[in-house]
Amino acid sequence: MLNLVIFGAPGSGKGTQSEVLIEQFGFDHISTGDLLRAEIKQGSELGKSAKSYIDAGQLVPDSLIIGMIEKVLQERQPKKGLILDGFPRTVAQAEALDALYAKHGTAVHAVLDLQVAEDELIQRLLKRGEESGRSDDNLETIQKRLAVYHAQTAPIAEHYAKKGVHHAIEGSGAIADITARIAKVVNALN
Ligand code: B4P
Repeated sequence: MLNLVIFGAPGSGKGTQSEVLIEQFGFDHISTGDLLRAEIKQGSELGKSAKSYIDAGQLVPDSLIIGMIEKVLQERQPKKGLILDGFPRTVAQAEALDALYAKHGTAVHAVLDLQVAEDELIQRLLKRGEESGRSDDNLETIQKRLAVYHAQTAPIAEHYAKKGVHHAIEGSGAIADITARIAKVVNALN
């Protein structure tokens, strides 16, 4: 059972590569972004509270996210592996995840860090915004999300590098080529 984290800036291809890895390896997948958007759609209290942060390009507070992920992790029983996508997004979330896994005698086995140049990230998200109408895919919010990523999320790479589980992956180019780079890391772990 592999505990994977797919990591990277907004637009780096986390969701895109997760879909391929689910198909290719039969992994289970949890995306905090998808969970939050589902809560917003349902109009739940969590969704109402999350919407204001997401629309402003800010992170949803750790306490809400950690509570939500604990609940979902309890419900899932992945067999081959689990991909966490969009979580952890702060060092506090990474520490909470490490503690949760340690309680179950396990740990994060690999952090797959998709690295893409900033101008390409912006172009990808603007294109998605045109197609999907996602409220946070407009230039102003994208720029805020990138600033938040550098300030609050990027330090997680160092947190996991110290544990020897961080893998930098070139995230530009054809989707299949990026998957092949990830698969190389995953196959070495398997
Ligand atoms: P997310 O849904 O995680 O949004 P994201 O960072 O933009 O990543 P996403 O997975 O959607 O995009 P991808 O990289 O696949 O989070 C949304 C918001 O929710 C956050 O801003 C935050 O407010 C909140 N949130 C979520 N998790 C949280 C947490 N843990 N703590 C606090 N708040 C949290 O990029 C995809 C785009 O690029 C696609 O359009 C795709 O078609 C394109 N693409 C992918 N690969 C490509 C390639 N190789 N070439 C060209 N285009 C490519």
